[in-house]
Formats: sequence, C-alpha cells, structure tokens
Amino acid sequence: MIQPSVRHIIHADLDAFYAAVEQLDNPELRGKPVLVGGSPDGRGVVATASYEARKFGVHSAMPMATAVRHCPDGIIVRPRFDRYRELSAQVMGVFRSVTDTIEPQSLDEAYLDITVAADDRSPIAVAIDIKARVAAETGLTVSVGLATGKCVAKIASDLQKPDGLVVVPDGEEAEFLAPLAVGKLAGIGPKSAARLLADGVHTIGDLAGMPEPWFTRRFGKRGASIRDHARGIDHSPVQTVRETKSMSSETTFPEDIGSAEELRPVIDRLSSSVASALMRKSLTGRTVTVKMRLSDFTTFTRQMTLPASINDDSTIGATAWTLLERELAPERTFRLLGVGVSGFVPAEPEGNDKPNRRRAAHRASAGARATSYQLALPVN
Ligand code: TTP
Ligand code: MG
Repeated sequence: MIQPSVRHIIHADLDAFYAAVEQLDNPELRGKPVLVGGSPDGRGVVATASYEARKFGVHSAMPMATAVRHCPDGIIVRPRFDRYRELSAQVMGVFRSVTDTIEPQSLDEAYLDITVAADDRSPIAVAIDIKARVAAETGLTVSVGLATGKCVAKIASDLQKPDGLVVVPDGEEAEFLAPLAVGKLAGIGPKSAARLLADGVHTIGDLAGMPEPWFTRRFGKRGASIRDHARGIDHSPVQTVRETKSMSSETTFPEDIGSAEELRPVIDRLSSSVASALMRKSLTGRTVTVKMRLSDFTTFTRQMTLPASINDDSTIGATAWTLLERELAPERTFRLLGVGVSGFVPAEPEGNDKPNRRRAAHRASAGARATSYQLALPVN
C-alpha cells in the first residue's frame, strides 16, 4: 500500500566520471584502461580510473606511479576540469528538469527528491527515465539508487556500478542493509569500521542489532543517528542549495592600517582570492564591492557596477582600489577590508539576444556612474 508520507529519494552518481568523459570525447580510449591524473614521474595521483583499469586494482587517490605498475597498459590522461564542469552542468540540468529539489554533492553526484515527480507515474519509471536521458543527452552512464531516504539511496547507487539501478522498496530498508559491510554506512569511516570489526560487528545488520545505550557509549552524540541509519531510518531532507549570489573575501588586520602603501597589497591579495573562487565556479559578475571597517568599528561598503561581467584579479583589484582610495583620509585607519563580486551573469552563447545585451550594457554603465553608498552600520 502506498502511504502518502513515503518519500522517493534518488542518489545519482556518474560512473568513472572523468575517465568516462575522456572516453566519450576520444573514441580511441573506449574499452581501454584509462588513468586520469598527474604524472607518474612526480608525485601525481590518480583522480579516477576507467572500469577497465580498475580490474587491475587501480583506484582514485593512488599514486600514479603505483597505478602504472599495477596496470602497465594504462593510458594516462591529464584532467580537463572545464570539460567536466560543462558535462556536470548538463547532467544537473537533466536532474533539474525532473525536480527542483536537488542537492548536488559534487560534480558527478546528487540527491533528488522525486516524490512529486512520481505523483503520476512510478518512481522506478522516473529513475529509468533519468538514466536514459542522461545517456541520450550526454553520452554518460549514471548509477542510481532509489529509496525512501538519502542514506539508503546513496548505498544503493553504489551497489551495481557501472550503469546500475538499485531500488529499495519502502519497508525493506533494514533487510537491504543487513548483509552489507558496516563501512558502507555514512559516518563510519575506515577507523570506526576497523574498531567495529574488532568487536565482532561486521555487517550493518550486526550494528543495527546492538542495544541503544551501546551506540551512545560508542559514538557519543552521533550515536542516535548512526543507529537510525543502520536500521534504514533517515528523514533528512534533500536540501536545495541556494544559488551563489556573491563571492567575497575579507581580512582583519592584526593592527589597524591606513596608508595606501599598506592597503593596496591587501586589496590585491583579496581580489585574487575572489577571482580564483569565481574561476573555480565558472562565474563572472559585474558588481565589485569593498567592505571597510574602521578603527571605531564603523562598517560600510562601497560598490561599483561595471559595463562588462568580469572575474579576473586585475579588474577586480583595480575597481576595488578605486573604491577604497576615495575613502582614505589622514588619521583614518582600517581594522578590516573585504572585496566581493556579485551581479552574476549566466554564461550566454555568443550571438544571442544582441539588443538585450546592449540594453544590459547601457544599464550597467549608468550604474557605474551612480556608485551607491550603502548603510554605514556601527557594529557592536
Ligand atoms: P567518484 O564518483 O568518487 O568516482 P568516479 O565517478 O570516478 O567513479 P564511480 O563510478 O565509482 O563513481 O568521483 C567523481 C570524480 O571526482 C572522479 O571521476 C574524479 C574525481 N575524484 C578525484 O579527483 N579524486 C578522488 O580521490 C576521487 C574519489 C574522485
Ligand atoms: Mg562517480
């Protein structure tokens, strides 16, 4: 019987992600042992290996030199993070077209709450559809676990890799988990697993059978949730990550400073830290903000909107410096400085919407003249 309170949660994880992308883009690598990562000469490590290479015992985080010894025919490929990000965005797009309730865990992994999407068809049909659409739209395979909670769904997605689909029906969670190794449970790392093994607790079933007070003794505060997880109980929600609205970096000085010579390098350092955070997320923004806290704790910001969207450290630094320089005054010293970029513009394909872009640029340059002065808020 279907109860209305039962949730349908998917954990989806791409198979041998980086290696699969390399095999996708270069057909010559298909069916071959591929090692994505650094050089075997230096201290390079394996980011991931294709399933063909895993047969030789190669795994993520293994030194590349060791991997090559295990798998001499392995083809070493340097990672291409931009391409991985691009495909990740496509895959997340497929997920998002099924449900808004999605919690990405990394580039190749996400939880999806498909309870609503499964209103008019079975959750298994939704899961099959997701797998088929990821394959059709990207050429990649994704392993999917479907269960009533995140913890079981995650374990399920890993069980039949690659291209797996494991469904754990409502009410069968504990039975499904019972024979599996304790180390598969979220929160049980290799050290905990080794200690549990020494105590004769090998499987999740063994763990679930331990008396309640034992969990608190063993795991402290985490005891209750580990016990629930071992019994397949997990009500934690799929948490939609809010879109990043701004990126900033700030620093408090050991001693207050006020001269241009001292402040300029700080602005440059903060700007380059913001720039690299933006680049890592492939974001560009038009508004640069400087946050200032004076010796008397007065805190305020100045911001400027540029005609174009940027993420390079020199433009951020030059803009931030223009804003700060106007505030310098004899006797005025600063406790804290921050630099931020906001007003993100989604990457837009070239040639689209030219008139709109012109309008946007026009608005932006108007904004640059009207530098806004936000509230001066005393802190404390
Ligand atoms: P995973 O999903 O852990 O691994 P995977 O997708 O390669 O293989 P699987 O089929 O078992 O899911 O990680 C996703 C990507 O993250 C992986 O392709 C490369 C990268 N990664 C690293 O760079 N270093 C690491 O130690 C791990 C575990 C992953
Ligand atoms: Mg993966």
